[in-house]
Amino acid sequence: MPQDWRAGLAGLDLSRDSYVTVLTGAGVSAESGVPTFRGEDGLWKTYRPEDLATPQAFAADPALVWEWYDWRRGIIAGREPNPAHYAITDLENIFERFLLITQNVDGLHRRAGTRNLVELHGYIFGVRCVAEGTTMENLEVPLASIPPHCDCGALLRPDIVWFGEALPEGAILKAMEASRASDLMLVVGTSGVVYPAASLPVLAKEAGAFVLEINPDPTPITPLADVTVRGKAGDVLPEVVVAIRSFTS
Ligand code: BJW
Repeated sequence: MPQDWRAGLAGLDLSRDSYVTVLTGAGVSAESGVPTFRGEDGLWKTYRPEDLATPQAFAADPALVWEWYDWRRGIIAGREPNPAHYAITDLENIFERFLLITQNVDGLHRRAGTRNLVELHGYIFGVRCVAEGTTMENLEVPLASIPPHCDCGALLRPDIVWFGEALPEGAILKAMEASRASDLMLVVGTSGVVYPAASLPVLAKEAGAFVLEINPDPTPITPLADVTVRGKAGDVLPEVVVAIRSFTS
């Protein structure tokens, strides 16, 4: 691994009450075996988002959409958090003020023990009644019936944010507030093209945060990052957290 990112971090002046945020995307779970969306082997290479990840697609064919989510739930249920997820939990334990903002729906950050987190795009094992709006956890893999129904008789949908849908208000407001308050923001494994999540590093940077990106490839966030670490999150994030700890008084 190139060492120059360490020199970049030497400018950090952190203490235990610094506010640290982490924005993650699908790349953080890639080494757990969860497919990303974009790139060579990404889901959107094989599936069209408009056929599967929009409210219109669900209205047109709920069974088709549920088949796809049932398949993905099966993949995720068999995967474990990787060293990147655990490194983020270690980072949380260094700082008194910390928020993990994830776009991922796989629940692997929760399973790695991170406590202060917002899941901007929902949770794949969450289901929501389309009539009553009530949400619950459903860990059944595979689902016994597709599409699943609520006790009230209405359809259940994945508790996921599809294209064109608003993000949970509490989650995005908390993420924006934390981004603006950040002294340090890590941006890990996201292509940085889906809004409003992609605007959070901009908010952090404009408010004076030090932005550190971890990604094997350049993204639209790269030009604003103070330091970029090129590599796989599971390989480099544990070392980055050790370095951040060493720069924290
Ligand atoms: C590694 C790695 C390793 C690989 N280690 N890294 C402004 C401008 C233009 C468009 C819009 C805009 N504002 C809103 C829009 C529309 C739209 C949008 O952003 N479209 C763009 C695509 C153009 N946004 C929305 O519709 C959002 N809603 C909204 O804005 O509502 C407004 C509204 C207000 C009021 C009322 C009504 C509406 C909702 C967005 C929902 C996104 N949903 C999805 C799918 C559902 C979840 C699911 O089924 O799982 O969420 S899309 C998909 O993309 C998923 C992800 O969370 C999201 C982000 O992807 P991510 O995580 O970045 O993954 P990848 O695959 O793109 O990138 C992986 C990265 O990892 C790569 O960079 C790799 O290099 C890297 N990598 N291996 C480290 N080992």
